Amino acid sequence: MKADLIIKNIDNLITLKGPNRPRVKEEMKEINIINNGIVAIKEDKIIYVGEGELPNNIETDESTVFIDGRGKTVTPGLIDPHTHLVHGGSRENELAMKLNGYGYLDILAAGGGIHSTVKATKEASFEELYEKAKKSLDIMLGFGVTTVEAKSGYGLDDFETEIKQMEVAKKLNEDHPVDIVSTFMGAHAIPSTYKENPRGFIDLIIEKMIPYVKEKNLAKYIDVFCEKGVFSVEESREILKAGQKYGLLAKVHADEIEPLGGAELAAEVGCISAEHLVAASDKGIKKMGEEGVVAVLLPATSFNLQTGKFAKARKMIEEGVAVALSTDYNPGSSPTENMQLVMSFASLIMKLTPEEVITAATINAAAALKLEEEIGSIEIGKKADIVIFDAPNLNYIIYHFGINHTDKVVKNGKLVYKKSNKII
Ligand code: IZC
Ligand code: ZN
Repeated sequence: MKADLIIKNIDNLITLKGPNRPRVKEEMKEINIINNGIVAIKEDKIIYVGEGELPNNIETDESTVFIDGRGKTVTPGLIDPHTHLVHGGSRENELAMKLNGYGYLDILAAGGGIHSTVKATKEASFEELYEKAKKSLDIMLGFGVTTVEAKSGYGLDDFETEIKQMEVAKKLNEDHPVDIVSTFMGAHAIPSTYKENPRGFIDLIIEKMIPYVKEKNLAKYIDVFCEKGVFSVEESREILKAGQKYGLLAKVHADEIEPLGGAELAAEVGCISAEHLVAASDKGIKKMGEEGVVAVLLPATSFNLQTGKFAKARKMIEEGVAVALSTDYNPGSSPTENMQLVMSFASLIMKLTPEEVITAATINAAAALKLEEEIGSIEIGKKADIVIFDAPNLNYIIYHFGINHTDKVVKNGKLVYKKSNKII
């Protein structure tokens, strides 16, 4: 068999080899490091992973691309399983309010927050949304991210805008090296037109929007913002179940700010993941562990909200919950595309070990999207999505925080990003 691309002499090849399912407890530490590692790729798939040289049955010729891994740390492509990628505008005008002690929900209740992004997203054309999201995707790729989840939710009752967001995500998935998987999140806030009649909006989502999203294949997942003053546990249950009835996989924004019981709901309805979980109850965490719901933790959001409260990641791991990490990239509570910063926060603030962090940013993030069979580890048969970090080891990437350690990114077997240190 002829290899198209080979990465060799890799000082630290972190494969994450293991079962294709969410990794829990001690499994989150078993990341499988090969020193002097080598990876061979044919087309978009990994065909060999080992130490030293290639075996005899893998050939190379003048068309084979070689990448030298000396002094480098190599991992599976990072996966960002929770973003609000496609949106109009920005919300830096909320900074003064935040510094004056207004909380996220105060700003939302005052008609700002999500509502301000809804307005900007409605006003933006398809092309404007596309260009803005593409810029962010380029940045994400530069940070080593090869798969991104993208939510709708800035159109609300304006279904055309919801569709526009999902169409932009679809087009970007076709055009851009990064894979984008789409989530329908019409239930992101109660639109002002339905303030007095939230039931009417829920009916609209269930009766009109979900069937349309499914029919046009606009999303694979459904998500609801289950939060005080947004959607109650009962309303969230109803919407998630309606989505599941149409074959959408359920995810839920759970217990981000107030402890409503979102974690319990995620376990009850069989969500593939529950996200945020800063205020999740111990009972809810236990139930998530029992039902195999992946916890997607978003420490950059906690940092940005300035509450000093972070999800209890250690407790979750103890209870057998598979922990994943994500940027939550959005214009309000997490305006950053930097997955490497999230990894540093997860370790330095939430006390995950570097091994747990890389598991959470790769195979468990894949599991949060039900993509663990295809991506999330460097193993024969998996998609060749690989990051080459200019770092001597994993600890270094996490310790030297806030900067970009990416040297190269291979996506679908092709070299798609190369660091440039040009100073002119
Ligand atoms: O635009 O504020 N938490 N939704 C729920 C968000 C953050 C995104 C936003
Ligand atoms: Zn979110």
